Amino acid sequence: MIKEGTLHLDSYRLASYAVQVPCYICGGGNTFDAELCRHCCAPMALAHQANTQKVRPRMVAAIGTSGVGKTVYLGMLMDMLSRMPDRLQLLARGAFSITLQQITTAALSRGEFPDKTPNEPDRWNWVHAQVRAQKQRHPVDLIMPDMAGEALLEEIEHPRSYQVIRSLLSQCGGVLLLVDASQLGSGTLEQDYFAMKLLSYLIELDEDPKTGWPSRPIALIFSKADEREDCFIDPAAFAASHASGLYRLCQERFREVQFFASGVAGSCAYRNVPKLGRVRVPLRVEPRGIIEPFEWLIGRIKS
Ligand SMILES: Nc1nc2c(ncn2[C@@H]2O[C@H](COP(=O)(O)OP(=O)(O)O)[C@@H](O)[C@H]2O)c(=O)[nH]1
Ligand SMILES: [Mg+2]
Ligand SMILES: [Zn+2]
Repeated sequence: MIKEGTLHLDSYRLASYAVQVPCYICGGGNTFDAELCRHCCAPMALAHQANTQKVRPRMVAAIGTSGVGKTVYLGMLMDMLSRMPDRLQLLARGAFSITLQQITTAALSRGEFPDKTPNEPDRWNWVHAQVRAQKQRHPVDLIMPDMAGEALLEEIEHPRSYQVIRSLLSQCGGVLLLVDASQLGSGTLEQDYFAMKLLSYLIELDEDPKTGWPSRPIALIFSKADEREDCFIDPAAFAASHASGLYRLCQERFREVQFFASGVAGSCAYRNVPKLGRVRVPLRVEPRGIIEPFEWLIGRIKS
């Protein structure tokens, strides 16, 4: 109170900051108006959306080295699912879930591939969608970050350097593991080694034979299979002959692994772009084997 009249105190506004909202991915406390988690950078919209539902959303991640084709695959998957309601019904939750689809389709329709995903977790596109298969009564909530391959590699080589990846992969019900078929086909084993490191990392995260990674579904997708026709004919045989280390590890340590082949571009070429140099561009868009791995994974995720 002052002599001339009443002055309202704004301090009551601080009260709402006293209640912390836990992050959906890492569980760390955040203020109610935070956009990104201050501990792991995951979008807080996930926590707010999950709070309005009774069942916890199940998570799936798309993983693989940088340049393996994660962004193109996920963007195409979201786009195809949103146009095929008779197969799997998909409902995007939150504007950021549509961004990935938008960026990918816009680039492909210009005859380009989308730009590289930034390394910082706060700049990844997080997809949150509700998916319902025809036979399922209850929809599955899916959270899939389109993460940068370098960040993933860093976390595998130096565990706990990217806490967000660690928390996410511990909680995921299954993964889409992308492996570059065109690189494997040309005889380089980099992709084979990376996939093996990644699977070993998953086993170390949770070794429980019933609830851990040995029994969680892993869809092993050979990307860019448009450049390797033999991969489309028999993906498992392609794995056995071109990625034998990975194939053996899958047989020995994991119970739910299935091999798939996928390709978004019908054929590719190089174009000279000023300042950028030679850039690989799709000559036509001809998606194959995009939905099958995802459909298989969704059908096997435990609640
Ligand atoms: N032939 C072919 N090349 C692809 C395909 N998808 C991606 N690429 C190539 O791989 C590059 C990296 O793809 P991107 O999705 O950004 O990889 P990310 O780093 O795993 O997200 C693209 O720029 C293309 O040159 C595909 O389906 N077929
Ligand atoms: Mg990417
Ligand atoms: Zn967090």
